[in-house]
Amino acid sequence: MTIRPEDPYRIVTIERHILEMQKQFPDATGVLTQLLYDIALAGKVIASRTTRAGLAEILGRTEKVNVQGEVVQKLDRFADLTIYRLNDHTGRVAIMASEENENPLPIPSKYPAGKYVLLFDPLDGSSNIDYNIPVGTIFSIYRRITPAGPGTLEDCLQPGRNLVAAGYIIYGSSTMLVYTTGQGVHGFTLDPYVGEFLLSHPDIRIPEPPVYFSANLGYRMHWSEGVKRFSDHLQGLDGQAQPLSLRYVGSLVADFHRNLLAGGIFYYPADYRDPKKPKGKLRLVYEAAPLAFIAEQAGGYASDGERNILDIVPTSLHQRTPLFVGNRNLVEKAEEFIRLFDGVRV
Ligand code: AFP
Repeated sequence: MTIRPEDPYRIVTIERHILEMQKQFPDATGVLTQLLYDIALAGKVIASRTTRAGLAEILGRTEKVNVQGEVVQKLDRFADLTIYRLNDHTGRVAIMASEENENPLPIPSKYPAGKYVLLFDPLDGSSNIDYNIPVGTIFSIYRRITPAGPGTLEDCLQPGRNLVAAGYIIYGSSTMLVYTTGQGVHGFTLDPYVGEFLLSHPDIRIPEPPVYFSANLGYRMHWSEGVKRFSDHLQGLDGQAQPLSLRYVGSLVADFHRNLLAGGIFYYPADYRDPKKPKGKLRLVYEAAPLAFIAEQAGGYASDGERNILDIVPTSLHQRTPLFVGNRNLVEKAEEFIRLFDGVRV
């Protein structure tokens, strides 16, 4: 759906937008709407920490004692607890899982279990925090599969194709929330004075032609032949295409966000650097699947180099996957190079 403001001065808060989207589903109970609003609230709380300039508390990787004598949490731990605590008692969620925790996070037994499953990467790119580089929260919402009672691991291990909603919050020069419920992708910018996310990017479509490619070329020597040749192609070195401009932040949400708005491809391929991580670095459940859903809803595509990310059924919570995401033609080109030069799965 597109909300095109008839009145150019109409202000659409995220709450209003979610409610207007919900009206299209007469059977909707409003639970998803409220869950998304709870996530937006978590985003505001996390942003209030990430954007407080110059605070010593966000500079340390280890826990420190602040001037009040309190132990300061690492920011990623703070983000993790914030999202969990804002959602553990609402009766909307059956189970949660986070990139920060090895096992699923159950809902305390004193609270009712809801019908949704919330999976999140609380602060992706957190190694960048010390350098004032944007970081982000990525979230995914599924319907539970188990019929009742506490949610289980099985509820968390669903293919991206089952996603009900996904989005991210980027803590950058401004804080933005971008989400989809399968009806297009919509972006909101946090007005820090009003304390509200306001609709700033309705109905985002990945533009053509693409402008950027984003990959850590520093690891090129560890990539497969297909990925190397694809990278050469993007730089125009094979004489087949005009070169794209390279932009790599090293913070997935920031790299993805730029390519979503400007057009481009992000990839973190399989590599042979670390035998323990033959599938690259990124996580299927917390990172690749939600971004794949957003990309698809914006007219793009995401692949592991061979198949649609949304079709992969996870077998474990923290499994890794190669990821190619962005303009459809570029991602398909990557698959073509991998098929041609690597043959079997990399
Ligand atoms: P950190 O959370 O450790 O900073 O990792 C960030 C990340 O998972 C993702 O946000 C980046 O796209 C990717 O890793 C960058 O990895 P490289 O440093 O290996 O390029």
